[in-house]
Amino acid sequence: SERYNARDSEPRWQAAWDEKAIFVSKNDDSRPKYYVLEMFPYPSGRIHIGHVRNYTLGDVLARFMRAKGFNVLHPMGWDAFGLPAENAAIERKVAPKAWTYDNIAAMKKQLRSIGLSLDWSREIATCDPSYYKHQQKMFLDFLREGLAEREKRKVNWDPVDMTVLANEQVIDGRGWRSGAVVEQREMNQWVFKITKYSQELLSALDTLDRWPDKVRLMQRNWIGRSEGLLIRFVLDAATTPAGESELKIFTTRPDTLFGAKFMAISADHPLAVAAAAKNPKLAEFIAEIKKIGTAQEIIDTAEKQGFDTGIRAVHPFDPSWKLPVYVANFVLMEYGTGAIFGCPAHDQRDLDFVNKYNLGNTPVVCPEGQDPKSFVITDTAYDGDGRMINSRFLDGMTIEAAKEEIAKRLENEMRGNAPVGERQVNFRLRDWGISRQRYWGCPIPVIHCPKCDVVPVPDSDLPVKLPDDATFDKPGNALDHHPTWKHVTCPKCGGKAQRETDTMDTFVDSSWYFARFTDPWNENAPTTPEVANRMLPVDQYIGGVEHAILHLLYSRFFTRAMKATGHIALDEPFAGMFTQGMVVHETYQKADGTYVQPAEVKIEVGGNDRRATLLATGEAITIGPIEKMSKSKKNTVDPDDIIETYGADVARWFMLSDSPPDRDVIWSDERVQGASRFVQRLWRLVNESAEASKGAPAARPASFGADALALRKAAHGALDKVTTGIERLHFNVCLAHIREFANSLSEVLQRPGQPAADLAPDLGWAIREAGTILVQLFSPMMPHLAEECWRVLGQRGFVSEANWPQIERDLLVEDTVTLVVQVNGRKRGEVTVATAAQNPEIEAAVLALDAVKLALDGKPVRKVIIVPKRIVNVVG
Ligand code: ANZ
Ligand code: ZN
Repeated sequence: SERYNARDSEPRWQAAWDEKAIFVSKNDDSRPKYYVLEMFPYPSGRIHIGHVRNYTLGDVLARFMRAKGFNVLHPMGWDAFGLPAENAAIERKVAPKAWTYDNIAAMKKQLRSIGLSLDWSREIATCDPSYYKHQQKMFLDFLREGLAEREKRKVNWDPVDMTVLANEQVIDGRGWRSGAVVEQREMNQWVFKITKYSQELLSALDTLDRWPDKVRLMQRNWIGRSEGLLIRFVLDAATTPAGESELKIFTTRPDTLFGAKFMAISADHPLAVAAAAKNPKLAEFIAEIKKIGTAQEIIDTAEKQGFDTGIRAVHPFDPSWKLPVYVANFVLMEYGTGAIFGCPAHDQRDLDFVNKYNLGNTPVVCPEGQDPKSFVITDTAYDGDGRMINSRFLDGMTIEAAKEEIAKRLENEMRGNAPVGERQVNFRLRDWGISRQRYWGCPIPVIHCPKCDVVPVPDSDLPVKLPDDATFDKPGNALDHHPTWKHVTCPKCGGKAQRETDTMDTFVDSSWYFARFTDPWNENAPTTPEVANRMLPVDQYIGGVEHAILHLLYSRFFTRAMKATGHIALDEPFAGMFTQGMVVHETYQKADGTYVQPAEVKIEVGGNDRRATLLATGEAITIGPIEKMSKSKKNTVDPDDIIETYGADVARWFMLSDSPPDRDVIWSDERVQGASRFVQRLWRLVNESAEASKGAPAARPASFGADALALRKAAHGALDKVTTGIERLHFNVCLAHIREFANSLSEVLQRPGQPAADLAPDLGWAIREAGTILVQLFSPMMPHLAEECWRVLGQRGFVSEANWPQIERDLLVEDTVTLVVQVNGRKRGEVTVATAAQNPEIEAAVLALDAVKLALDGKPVRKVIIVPKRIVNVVG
């Protein structure tokens, strides 16, 4: 037979699948549903190799579940709003809409060339009014339900992109896209009230047992629940500005109260403002520390700084004990009460602070086994377990008991008509600010009227469409600059009013697209609840770990908010979550440090040495570390090139083969070529099996000889392992089993003295069965090759539509055996070893058993007698 020609075969099968619409899923399908979703792409213009990996993983699962008889929903769409479209408009004078849709067209073509089993009939683009219309409707629903609000907020302002950034979009104090130093500004912002669900979003993580533990942990930390105590400290009147009399703090460590050395308040705290009014030096200090902003990273890394206000606070358990009140740069107004007491011995930040201002420290928790007298703290705070010391009535207690004791005493002590202490649960999670001062986003459907204030756009006026004729010749929000767009009449009073020109954070767009996919045809509502409730949750969601916090948390919130507003009836959108690793590649550098592309480099391997030279000039190239593919390091490979050279199946096979899908995979040309050779090998193998089994009976023989039976065992063994492997997403393991099985089949076909004509009928039948199973096993990974092979085997229809083969369980070889273990003739236990295990291996396993060691009681082993498959007797 001829070589397999992917370039000819792949487009042909893609067209055939399309024509028969075999991947289109129907909502009235009565089979059980299975929803596979990969995170939809941003239409940047080109697919990158990470996409190929992401979509291949999902595609294998989708194809497999389809073969298993599920009504598989596997849709695709475009996360199409965002800044790059506006940047393109500025740089290339092309309208954001045109740029985006051109990119979508180009990328769709690329996605098709990968051979993905996608249901394109459900394609959505979030920038399309037919999509964002429903998002606007939900915004108004949320507004009515108190889940959306307008709020004055301190925000991160990117002075280059001229927009507000979420905290997560500020990296090391700079805008994630512009790289500009971010400023703090007070602005009116629209927020979604995600904090209404803090506890629920936290608790429900326990039910998501098909999510990676690390992702759940990241979400837990992000939500950041802490249980603590609010304590009202009395301020010493002689030192305190008029009108102020107490300071309320939040602490999670009330047990450390006797180790307190100072109080600290945020620069925005009312007490700081009051004190600064009388103290210009303090006002200056406050202005200075406010410059560094509120981004968490900055606060964590900046040097601790404080200013003594001169105010003194009274210790709640000792009226004569006065603590200095500082304004400090590490206390945030947005958390707790914006004020703390500092206990340096047991908190690193506090320790750094007192060491700078010479306030000293007193340890109050002593580790078990340590002599309290010799327990001193210098540079490292102790935050571990132990017993209370230096703490009067708490001495000797555990931390937990001491916390409880303080809480009880302060709860029961009244000052005025309120208790001095009050238990409180705090969350780190903040409400989600969704206002962006950008053109290319979903318009927020409200109108500002000088008389009526904020007026929702009536449902009948939705969508509020973006104008197509915006201009981008000056910085800032093009909606704001537009000559007419924002000028409207108030729907309430009919007077002159203005549209809101903020658009929504693009994370809003991606927080519900999975629900829209269930019925993208509904023009009247975001979802058809009956359908959405049936098709959701997504059974398997697949994407990068970089979205482990925000996108997933926002989607979880949105699902709850959609439930509260009647669009859906479930809480959790993603039953299974999988985070795939990256595609990485080594880097190549010239002597002058500039990077060069892999394609420009020649690699020579000699022993353990790899040498690289530049193809064009022969100059030496330094092989650098393996890193995430990036344009700046030039270590990228272009999916189009790979598909053009080797075909999509090879790219898919390579992506799945080398490492478990949750780990990084190292791109290697050699291994891609290996995958390419394997494709040809499978092709020959299937052709040879078809040839060899040509004369075999159609009906299953009544009995099978040893050779046929061995082959059938190999086939069903592989089937079994690949089936469970795919279910567990252990794709690399599946591929190894497929290779092994191909070897077994190939051995049978190459056995000398077996010309096809003389082949025993049972063996011929078994070869045909093996060939068929082999093709089905690799069909989820290499669907084009599989279709071509399916025809060679004389099968009709598409392998993509065939049912997954039935496993014959009685053919599954026992591959372990359990032996009774005796010591001096008495049974001491059992050992399970591989059937193929040799005596030394069995002996080692037996002697390692605790029961055997115990029975031997230190005596040397004289002899080990092994009765194959039954008993091991140790003589000592
Ligand atoms: C005294 C103390 C002693 C504290 C000690 C810790 C250790 P989590 O767990 O994150 O909730 N804190 C409270 N409000 C703060 C604010 N607005 N800005 C900065 N820090 C603040 O942290 C709670 C702890 O963080 C609180 O407990 C408080 O310091 C500090 F050995 O109180 B602690
Ligand atoms: Zn009005």
